[in-house]
Amino acid sequence: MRHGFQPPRISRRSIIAGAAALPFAYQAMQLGSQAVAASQSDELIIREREPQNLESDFAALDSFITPNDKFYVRNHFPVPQLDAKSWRLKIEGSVQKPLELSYDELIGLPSETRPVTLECAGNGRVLLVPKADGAQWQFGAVGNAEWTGVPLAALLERAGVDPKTVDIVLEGADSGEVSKPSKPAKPFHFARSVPLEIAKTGGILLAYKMNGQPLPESHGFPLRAIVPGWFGMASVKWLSRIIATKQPYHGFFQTVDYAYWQHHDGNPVRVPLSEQQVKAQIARPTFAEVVPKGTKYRIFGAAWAGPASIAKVEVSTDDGKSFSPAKLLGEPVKHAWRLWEFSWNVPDAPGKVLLKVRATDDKGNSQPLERDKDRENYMINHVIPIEVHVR
Ligand SMILES: Nc1nc2c(c(=O)[nH]1)N[C@H]1C(S)=C(S)[C@@H](COP(=O)(O)O)O[C@H]1N2
Ligand SMILES: [Mo]
Repeated sequence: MRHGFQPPRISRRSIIAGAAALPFAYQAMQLGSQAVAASQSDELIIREREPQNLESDFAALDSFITPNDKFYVRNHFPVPQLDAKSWRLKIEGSVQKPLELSYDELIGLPSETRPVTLECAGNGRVLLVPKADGAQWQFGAVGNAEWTGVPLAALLERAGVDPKTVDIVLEGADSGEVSKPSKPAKPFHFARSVPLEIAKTGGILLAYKMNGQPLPESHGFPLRAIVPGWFGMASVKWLSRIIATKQPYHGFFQTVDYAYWQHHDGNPVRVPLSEQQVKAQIARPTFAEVVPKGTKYRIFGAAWAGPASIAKVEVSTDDGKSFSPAKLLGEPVKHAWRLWEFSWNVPDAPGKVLLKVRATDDKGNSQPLERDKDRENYMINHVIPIEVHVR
């Protein structure tokens, strides 16, 4: 039995109903690890069991905020079992004053609460032709939650970062080995860096709450980074160490993994993935759905553009021959997705229809129609048709 404050476990609805009035620590004791593994499959689709990789049912999208038990889980290594009493966050490297902070100290600092959309850079991978390596996500490796935490910039300020620093490395407590043709010989931690400039001005939060609840274990308890507008890999979970470096950081998860090819002066250059790309997804109808002929159907989905804002979403109901604007719902929220809808006059004639959606951001970037092969198995934002049956 672990001691100290424990995060709420993602739990089966029936169990939660009975345990709703109990304190979190007691719930965790009641459930045990078996109950957790079983319960998550109620809300999430299992893509890999060990380590646990679960995706949302995107077709069930119905709100701006993704509830914690419906938020995708992307893990590279086993979930580390951390105890908030003994856990510490270390800030070290090229800083004047290295820091070591406890959980209680952190949650006592000035905090911010903001909705931020996380998308895994491999979201949509199962739809790639030819088949690409990695977890076979469909549309559900994306979610939008409200995160509460301490701004990274404030802690770096306190530690006094050396001006010659170029990268800030975020290291998780999880570690293990990987199966890749090129890999370190020994187990290593999940880690990712951001350039110093982004660490200071990018609005990065060190979050300890998700949708008002203590961060669930699978989402990084007790503390995780949230890097707004970037693909999910930068939002390091189970954060235990922050290292300021004067040398550019070339860790595994931004060179071998989570990187792609750009061409500089005609030469391919390996570049770490960073910002999310403009993208809209259709939640409903879903692949091969039967749509009643001659009716009005509400096509519904979400769109996001990393650090930019969604300017428009357009829908095609004729396989891309023509596109018409969808209605953007709610208000724009920086770094969060925007829900949208489109009222479709379904044809009277039965047959197959290819639906397409394309988003454009306020910087003028639109989703490409063709796949860029230099992105290999990441950054999947080209327009993907959904075939439905009108009957
Ligand atoms: N420590 C650690 N942080 C991590 C990961 C991980 O495996 N270990 N996975 C990353 C990836 S690839 C993504 S997409 C997001 C997913 O966050 P979530 O599981 O809360 O949805 O966490 C990131 N942070
Ligand atoms: Mo990811």
